[in-house]
Amino acid sequence: MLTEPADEGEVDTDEVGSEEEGGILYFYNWSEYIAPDIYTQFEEETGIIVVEENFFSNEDLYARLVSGATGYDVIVPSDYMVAMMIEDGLLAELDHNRLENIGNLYPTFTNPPFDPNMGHCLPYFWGTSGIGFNWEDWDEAPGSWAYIFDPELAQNFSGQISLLDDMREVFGAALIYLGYSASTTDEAELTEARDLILGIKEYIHSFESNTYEDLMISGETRLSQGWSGDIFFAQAEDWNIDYIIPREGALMWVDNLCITADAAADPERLARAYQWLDFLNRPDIAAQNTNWVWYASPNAAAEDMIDPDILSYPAIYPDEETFARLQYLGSVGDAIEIYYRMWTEIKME
Ligand code: N2P
Repeated sequence: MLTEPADEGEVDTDEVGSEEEGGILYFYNWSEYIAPDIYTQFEEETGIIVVEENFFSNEDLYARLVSGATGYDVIVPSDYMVAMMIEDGLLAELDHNRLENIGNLYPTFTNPPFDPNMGHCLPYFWGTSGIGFNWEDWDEAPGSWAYIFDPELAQNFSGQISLLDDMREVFGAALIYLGYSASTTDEAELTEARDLILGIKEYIHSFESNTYEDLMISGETRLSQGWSGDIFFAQAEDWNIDYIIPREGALMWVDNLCITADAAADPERLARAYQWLDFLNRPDIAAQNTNWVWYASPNAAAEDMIDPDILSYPAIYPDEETFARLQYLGSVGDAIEIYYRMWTEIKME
């Protein structure tokens, strides 16, 4: 008699209360870039519901935030974009004391040039940008950007090539093929790269960063400029699909978990964001995440729990010789206006 109504009352309040207490966290992420079970686990442990929205390039993410969009709590910019966002005051400073799992990272990731001593962000995944192909078409892997950028070769795959819908990635690959820095600010070099891209545009199926792996699976495209893990996602569906880092070199990147300055202005949002960052950095969760997305983890403590096939796969964890051919994108300062102009020219043509 005494306990019955009290129990009922408690359950009700608890259920409603825990949702309110836990609250919602808005996570602005690249597509297919988290193991979905992690959301359920996080909610079970913290009561916090994560709502994910996707962006498809750093420039999209930047445009969204710089134009004053609010509400995003945690975002995932790459290296050079972190530097730009810090400069623009878009990111919160990190208090490392609120991140219990921060010690789990490989030392190579803890003092990145784009964010000294992880002052603003934690590394999330890293990977490379190379070429996805289908072994049905090849005796030897297409180990050169020439298969995409040389019109003589590209025409063999007319209408079956996709490039990332990503200005810095496409210019980066073209510049590397031409033997220039992927972050050049030289207008003549950029003009050359633009003309190279325009020269093969008629053979391009699409500029795609979201569903290009599906296009490979369906066979609609046969060559894709793409991000390592996304191509492996396609490989899981069709074992003829593979990924290569071309001999001229390629881009590598580190994507980062950053709390927006907007979220930091609200103590409750900020607290949820710290919980999310720390959860993703827990060794078991980081391992689970890499085992699902097939991108390399910066989390050293996770290594024991990562699938050995992933750890020993040179296209995911490149060997030293390959590593030497990789470069990060850097900020290009005001030259970014040249990139935007030429990118528009490419897309409009
Ligand atoms: C995952 C996208 C990888 C992010 N679909 C590239 N920086």
